[in-house]
Amino acid sequence: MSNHKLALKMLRAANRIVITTHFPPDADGIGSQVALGISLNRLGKQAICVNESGLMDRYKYLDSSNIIISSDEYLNRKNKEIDLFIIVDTCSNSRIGTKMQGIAATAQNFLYIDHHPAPKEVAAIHCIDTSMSATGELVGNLISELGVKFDKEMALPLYTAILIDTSSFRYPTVSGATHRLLGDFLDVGVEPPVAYNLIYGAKKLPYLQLLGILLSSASATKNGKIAWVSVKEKDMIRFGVDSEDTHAFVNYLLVLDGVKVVCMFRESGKHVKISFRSAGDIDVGLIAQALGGGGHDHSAATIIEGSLKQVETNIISKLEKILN
Ligand SMILES: [Mn+2]
Repeated sequence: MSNHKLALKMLRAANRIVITTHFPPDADGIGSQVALGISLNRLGKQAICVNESGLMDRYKYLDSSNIIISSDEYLNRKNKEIDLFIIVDTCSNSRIGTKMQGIAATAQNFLYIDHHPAPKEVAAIHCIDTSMSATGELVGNLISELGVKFDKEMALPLYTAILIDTSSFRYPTVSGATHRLLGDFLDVGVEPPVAYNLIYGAKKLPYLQLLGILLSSASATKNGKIAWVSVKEKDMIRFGVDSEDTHAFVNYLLVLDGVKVVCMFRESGKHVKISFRSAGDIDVGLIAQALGGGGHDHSAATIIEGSLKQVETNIISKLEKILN
């Protein structure tokens, strides 16, 4: 893993460091940037996390040391020199937001730390490891190699990053090494029931009611290999559930016997977001890529223009062809 070494070298050499993630961010992006930022500060560096906008309330507990600021707050600062600009959990600059792209352009050096598949030319000069279950796992390993000891401030965000990105440790990317790292987090005070409830157990009743409607209208192909649910925009408005809240809905379909691929279609204006999950050896990352999106072999997504019904019919028939 030579690019791993390259990342360590760049991290050690830099002093003024800005760390960002995709916008809107998820718990893997936030957890990774927070823990990396804290660990670099422990080494005496001036690291700060800057995101296009401030954190949503539900994620604020992941940043107990308030190391994340918004791009506007950053732009108001006097000293804005950056030795190293790091993007975690994506290797696409277009996903970090327009203000962050402007800030990135002022940095001397630039590094992606990510676990999503990337073009060869990109992977060759950045820290990209698709074998990692989460960017949080990759960052946890880097922190260990930097010689910084974990504490709870870093461990809870990293634990949560891995918890979320593996849909509770169920994906094939979860290894013995992943669990040994998780063990380190428990050793410094992370409590699994507390960590789980902080991220998954803070829903309101309308969330369950919307989920109930969705699951009662779930569909599957005759052979049971493909199953899906569709989320109408008007139902999300009716139940006051935002798109962030719907992410985990698709995972419920994975309990079906014999299912190979499950998907969720979510209406958003004139577009439909499609989330794919694979229950076995079908690479949904390739499928999403062919549809203009991307992701991992077991979890991927894309956005397509069209009505909910149109897109649903079209994609399910495509998936049936692929699976037969
Ligand atoms: Mn991730």
